[in-house]
Amino acid sequence: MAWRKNCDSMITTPIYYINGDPHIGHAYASIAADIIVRFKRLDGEKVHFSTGTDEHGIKVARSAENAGIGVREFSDQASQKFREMSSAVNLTDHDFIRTTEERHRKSAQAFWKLLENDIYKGAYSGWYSARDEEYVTAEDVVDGKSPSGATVEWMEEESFFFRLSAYQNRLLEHYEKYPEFIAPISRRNEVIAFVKSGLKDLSISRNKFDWGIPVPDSEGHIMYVWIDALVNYITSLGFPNDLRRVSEAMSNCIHIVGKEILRFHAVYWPAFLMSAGITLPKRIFAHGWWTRDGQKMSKSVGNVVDPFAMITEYGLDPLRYFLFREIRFGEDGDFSETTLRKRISYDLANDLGNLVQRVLAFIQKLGGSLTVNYDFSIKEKELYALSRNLVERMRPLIEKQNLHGALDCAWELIAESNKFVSDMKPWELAKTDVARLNCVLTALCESIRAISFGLAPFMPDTTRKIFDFMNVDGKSFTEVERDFTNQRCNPPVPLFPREK
Ligand code: ME8
Repeated sequence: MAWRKNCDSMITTPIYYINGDPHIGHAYASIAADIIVRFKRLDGEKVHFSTGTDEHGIKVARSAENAGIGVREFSDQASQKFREMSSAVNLTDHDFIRTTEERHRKSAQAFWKLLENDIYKGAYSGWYSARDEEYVTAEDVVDGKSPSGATVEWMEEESFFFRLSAYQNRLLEHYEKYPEFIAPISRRNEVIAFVKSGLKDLSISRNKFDWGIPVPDSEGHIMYVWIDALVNYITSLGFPNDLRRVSEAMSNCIHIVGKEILRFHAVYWPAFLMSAGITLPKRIFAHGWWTRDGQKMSKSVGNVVDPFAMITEYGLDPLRYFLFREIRFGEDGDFSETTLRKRISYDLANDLGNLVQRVLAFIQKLGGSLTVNYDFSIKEKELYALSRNLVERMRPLIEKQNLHGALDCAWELIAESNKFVSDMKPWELAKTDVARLNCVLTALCESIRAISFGLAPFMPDTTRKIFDFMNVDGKSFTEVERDFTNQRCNPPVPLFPREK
């Protein structure tokens, strides 16, 4: 995998717990990361992209028990479903990492050893939420439940502790020095308030069950599942080999995570990395949560949105589009199929589909070959300028993970292009002024090509079709700079058939 050894940057998704089936939230985080990776790769960056499954811990051990099968067999089957999800949502070249792999055991144990100066043995007693794989303070337990509503249980065990308290000031300094480290800003403020309120040392091992990575040289102890899980990111980079390379990639790494696991990534993980002497990631972006028809999605309520079913029903690209158009990335949102259908019909079929169809079908009527003419009037020049810098306008937004804003830019150009068609009336120019007609069609082909590049990270299958209609390679943003001289177009077929 050349892209692992030789990359400029790294994008990660969380690694998912395997005690349940993949749901739309998992697909959401994965597609978000995929969009960013695709954009960067079209821009010529070499990006290391990692995703995978988080397979240890008491929750998974219990799920296997309930399923009546061995925990390894359970993990193999359950992890496979997430691999299938990655392929169903069309994740571009990536590393799929499982925490039960040998490369990860080695990596987690080597990482532990780097932390040893900050580790001491003690005894832990307190409330534990298996669902969140997290200790809960006594003040936060109400009626036997954690703040997230999970049942807690009393735990007493000998445990290793990580001196998290020693990192409070260093963490605060880091947040101060790198204001872009945590996003969005509201979440950053929450993390800072949490750290300022005081950090307690963290229990980082278990000895009551054995489904985990053994603590080096300490029989009977396994690592706390969150240490094990966070290390996946550097395992994927080849840790413990080539530490310099790992630090380099980390310094240009963005972790995409859900808001509920931000604390692990923005507090614990940086403290561990500081202790280990490994460079911190560049940025941690916490996205919001989807509800369904206004309700929290949960297995017990039975309202979890199944990504596989949605893809079968509506197609992958419409789903990918909807997830990032409907809500601002970083905010919570509600998943409704009625809205999804509307988006497909208005934005995709009417706006995008129609534009491509009417322009390219028109060129077919003229013989399939565009007679380019760049002798533009002011109107074409305006549209052309908007097309030429679409990617430039999207880039800083993608850099800030403003995926919604980036889609807005593309839709602005789609709207302008549709308006241009209505204003210029090419079907009339065909009868009166062929030279002007060629200018109009040239400008429109340029705008459709630019739109396709802008949307390629979001809807790769759809834009591949458009590129094919136009005989455009579509593999690099540098192509936006070429002109259409001697270009032949193929007959288009509707991109978003209206009714099945
Ligand atoms: O927390 N809406 O795994 P997990 C949006 N293994 N996103 C959602 C979502 C929802 N309703 N539900 C889940 C874990 N997600 C740990 C992570 S990383 C080192 C270890 C997404 O299976 C969101 O990105 O609970 C969330 O952070 C992730 O799935 C958690 O998946």
